[in-house]
Amino acid sequence: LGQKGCVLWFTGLSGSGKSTLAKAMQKALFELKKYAVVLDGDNIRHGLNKNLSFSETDRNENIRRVSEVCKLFTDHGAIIVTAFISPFRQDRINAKDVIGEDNFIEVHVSTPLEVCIKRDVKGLYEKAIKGEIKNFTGISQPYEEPKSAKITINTDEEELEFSIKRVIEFLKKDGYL
Ligand code: GGZ
Repeated sequence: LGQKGCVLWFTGLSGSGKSTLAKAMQKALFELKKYAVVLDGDNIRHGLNKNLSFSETDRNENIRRVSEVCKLFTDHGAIIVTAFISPFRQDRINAKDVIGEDNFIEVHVSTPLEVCIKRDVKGLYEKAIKGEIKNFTGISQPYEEPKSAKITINTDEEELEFSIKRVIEFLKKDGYL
């Protein structure tokens, strides 16, 4: 195959830009003739994990299942790009342990909460602030920032194209590409 498996694990608030980055990353990898799969709330929470809510325990379980899926495929050389809020530090540490430290690349999408609230692409923050959605990350549930992410991206301060370039450079430098 000539391809070393890895997981690019994007973590950050709702509206921080994770899914946009993940999809752009997949496209950039295709252009390098690398096959990559994107996993995010849209394709996982409507299928495999449709029985899970946004309570802390269900988020733990969401991330646990996603981690196991990632492991199954990276063991066979796949590149997986995930875009889950994954707000709890311990869940991300567990993901790293399941997937294997060498194959786990944590990318913190650090776009500030105020910016995400201002964007409010889906109107979810407005509802969460009014109390119409409970357990909303950043409003009524915590987001625990990564302490040692390999890459940090603030989509409010950096152009998408440049962020993608930095991730690709990282993958090359560390021997994933
Ligand atoms: C956070 C929520 C919530 C609550 C629904 N809190 O921006 P989006 O809309 O498109 O992506 C968010 C998605 C988060 O699912 P994840 O699987 O990534 O979460 S976790 O990793 O924490 O398990 C958001 C929407 O679901 N959404 N309710 N209460 N985001």
